[in-house]
Order: sequence, then C-alpha cells, then structure tokens
Amino acid sequence: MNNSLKHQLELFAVKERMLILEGIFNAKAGHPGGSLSIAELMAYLYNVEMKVDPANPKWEDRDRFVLSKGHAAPALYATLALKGFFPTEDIKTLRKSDSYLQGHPSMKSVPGVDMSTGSLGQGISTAVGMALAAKYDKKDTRVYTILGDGEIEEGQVWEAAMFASAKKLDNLVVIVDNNNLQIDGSIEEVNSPYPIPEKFVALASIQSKSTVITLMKLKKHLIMQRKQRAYLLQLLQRQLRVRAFLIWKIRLTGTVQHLTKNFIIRQ
Ligand SMILES: Cc1ncc(C[n+]2csc(CCOP(=O)(O)OP(=O)(O)O)c2C)c(N)n1
Ligand SMILES: [Mg+2]
Repeated sequence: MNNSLKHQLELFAVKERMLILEGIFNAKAGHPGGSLSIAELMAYLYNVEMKVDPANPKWEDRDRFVLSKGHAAPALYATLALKGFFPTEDIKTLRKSDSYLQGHPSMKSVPGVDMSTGSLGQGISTAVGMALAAKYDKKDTRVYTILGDGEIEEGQVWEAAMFASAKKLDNLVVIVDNNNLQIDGSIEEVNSPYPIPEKFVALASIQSKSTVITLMKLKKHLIMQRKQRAYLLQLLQRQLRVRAFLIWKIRLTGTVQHLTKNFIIRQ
C-alpha cells in the first residue's frame, strides 16, 4: 500500500469517526467504542478490498459484508454513506423512531446492508451460509464478517468456524476486532477468549496468521489469502496496533469542528 492510499484511507476513517459521533450524539444512545474501533478496517474493506457498487446495492456479483457485531452499526452506516449508498445527512436520524437507520443494521431498510445483525454470535453463522451458497452457485463472491472479541464468547461462533472449516469455505474472511473491551469491562475480566488465534486454529483446524496486522499489512494479508486458497480466517489484533488520529471535537449543535491536523500516535 503506498503512502497516498494510506493517507486517503486515514482521512476516510476520520470522516467515518466524525459521522459515528454525530449520529450517536444526536441519538443520545448507541455504542461509540465498538463503532470507533473498526473505522480503519471499514475504510480499508470498502475502499480497497470489497467488490461493491453503491449505485446498485443489490448487484448479484458483489462481495458480501456481515457486521456480526451489529451494535457497531454507526460505523457501517458512516462507511456506506461516505461511499454514496445514501446521504451522509441521514446519519443525524440514527435511532429516531421514523428513521431507516436503527441502532442495529437492517437489510430490509438500509441500502448496502447485506444482513440484519445485533444478536451477538449469529452474524458469523449467516456469513458462513452466504459463503457456502456462493460455492454452490459457483460464484467468485467473497464474504467478509467482523466479530467483536467479547462476541466470540458466544458458543455459536465456534460452531460456525467448525462448519466453515468442514466445508472448506476459503471465500470467507472472518475478522475479530480485538479491542480488548466488552460492555462490562475488559474481555480478560469478563470471560477471556485468549489466545484467540490458537482457539480458531484448534477448533476449526484452519491456518491463521494473526499476531499484529496493521492497515499497511492487511492488504498483503488478504491478497495472500486469495492466492493460498487454504486460508480461512483472518484475525485483526488491535491492542498492539499503532494508530493515528486527527484531533477534532463535536460542537453542542452536533456538528464537527476540525481543530488541527496533528497526529497522535497511540499504542
Ligand atoms: C446475544 C447478545 N447478548 C448480549 C448483547 C448485548 N451486547 C451488545 S454489545 C455487547 C458487548 C460486545 O463486546 P464486543 O463483542 O467485544 O464488541 P465491541 O463493542 O468491543 O466491539 C453486548 C454484551 C447482544 N447484542 N447480543
Ligand atoms: Mg470488544
């Protein structure tokens, strides 16, 4: 990935974060943490990796995306809006009773949403079904799904992983957002799923290159998966990632004011 693309993706992620906060601020409810933590990943998937067409959201040959951690809907909405699936202004209606943008994504009302999610653990199962269907239909469709690291405490996740392995679904990309947090505290305190990659490998007998995957390395990683068809699951471990943010703030009116372009590097 060259520096200009990286910069473009970082700017896209910043715009996503602004929209995420704008939506949640106006709704006075929602899940800011889990939404903010996938901003770069969504920027990468929708700008580089996935085959989608905002002008034709139901295009049959598109890749599919399932936000298994459906409570991060504001991140998906921000990404889809920035890609042109619907107007960015609509993000302000998040969670309002007459809005199509509810707290969890609905495939019935939101252009670009491939699966309704929100009940943790179930999204990956539907992604597995989509990947299997693509195989039956002999389609070159890839299915991407993002899970929370707290979400993988759900037993259903492991059934889905086992099934994906049994059916050799090499068109499925599973990403775990390892932000180390869930609602009640750190995932270690609540019910640690660590070591995550080893568990996927042991249970689903899959190959896994996990360790630390940065935005720069992600492209290489996914290309590798495309070439080596045996690859099944990709894990994105975030707690060690170096990240860069622009500094900005939300005005009381809900609009965003850009303060400075300084970068803060976080560990
Ligand atoms: C089956 C189910 N149980 C409980 C919830 C409520 N809930 C919403 S978010 C959340 C925490 C999820 O943590 P994690 O998967 O790590 O997501 P993060 O916000 O950190 O990305 C919980 C328990 C739910 N949506 N579904
Ligand atoms: Mg988490």
